[in-house]
Amino acid sequence: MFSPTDYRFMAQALRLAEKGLYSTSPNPRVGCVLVRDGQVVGTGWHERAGEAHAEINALAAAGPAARGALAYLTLEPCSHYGRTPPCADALVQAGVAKVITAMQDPNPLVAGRGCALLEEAGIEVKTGLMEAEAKALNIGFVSRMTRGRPWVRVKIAASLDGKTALNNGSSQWITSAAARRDGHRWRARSCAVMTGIGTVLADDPQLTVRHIHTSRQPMPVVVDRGLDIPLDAGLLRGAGELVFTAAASEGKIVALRDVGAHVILLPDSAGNVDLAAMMRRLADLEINEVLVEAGSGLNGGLIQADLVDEFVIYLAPCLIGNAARDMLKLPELSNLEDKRALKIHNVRAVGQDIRIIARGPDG
Ligand code: AOF
Ligand code: ZN
Repeated sequence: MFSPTDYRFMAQALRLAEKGLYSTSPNPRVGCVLVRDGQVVGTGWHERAGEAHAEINALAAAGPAARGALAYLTLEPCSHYGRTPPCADALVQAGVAKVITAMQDPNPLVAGRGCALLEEAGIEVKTGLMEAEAKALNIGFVSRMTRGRPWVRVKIAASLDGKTALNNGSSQWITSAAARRDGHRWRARSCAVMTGIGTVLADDPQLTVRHIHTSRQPMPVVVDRGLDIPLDAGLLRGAGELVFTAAASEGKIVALRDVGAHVILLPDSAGNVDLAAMMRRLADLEINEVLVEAGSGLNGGLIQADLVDEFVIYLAPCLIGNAARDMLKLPELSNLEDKRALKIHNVRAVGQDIRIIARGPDG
């Protein structure tokens, strides 16, 4: 159904889309390549929500050469008036002859209507070229649109014997500088970086992207059941940081609001933060990908609530011994059949360390 040249141009469109890895959210990363008589006549990608979509940039680059062209799109063109007008209309008006898309837009406002609009205008449309790659690039956007929750990635840095810190809290540094830099790439692509109050009190992290260039910072999110976060915590920068709590302490909520944070009260029946409700709320706030950088308590809680989609585990070639902190707190099993099965998605060396990406059995 698709030719080798189709693959080549769609791969180019995917590389263009990837340029938006650190900037397009909450919108998806999208690329577009316009080809006429075998020649690329225009390319475009979506850089930032509110600005022109990929197709509009490519059509502008092609000018009149877009007439009769074949358009390669990593996502079905939009059919709705969002922050910008519909791309499907723009493709029709430009006189594009044929469109090949990698995947349908999972946004219920579009969901097939973009391609239907093209077909109604007499444009030939094919869908599904390099679909897996396109979906992977927008794993968080797809998750938010189809499941109503973000893609949740738990990052862990540990010794080869699975320890993340000494019992006195000392954890700087177990993994190498190369692994820590690699970790910042996960932060940069995430809409939010989440931690627990234990980590805030012990390490006072900034949770910002450093070492690599990015035009925007992920939103810090703290799970803080008792609202114990200090008002001068390093991650509070007056940018609407999210603090999820189970404690309705009015005075503290007001004080946090005064320093620019946003407190969200979501208690469960046991007096903890309702983690599933928190993820739904994050999706409502247009958070696509969440990177969790927390201690064993929050990591374990998220796993038990079946809210972790992916683990990114850096293992350093050192041993720390058993009187040290674990990656995750999970209840003891009496039957091995109850173990949580994962699938290894990817393994690679990063400097002297090993990086393992693991997902749930269906991932
Ligand atoms: C496209 N091309 O490059 C992107 C699309 O608020 P807006 O106008 O920016 O619309 C955002 C929605 O448009 C987003 O949720 C998704 O459904 C679609 N994204 N569509 O045709 C693009 N980024
Ligand atoms: Zn569009």
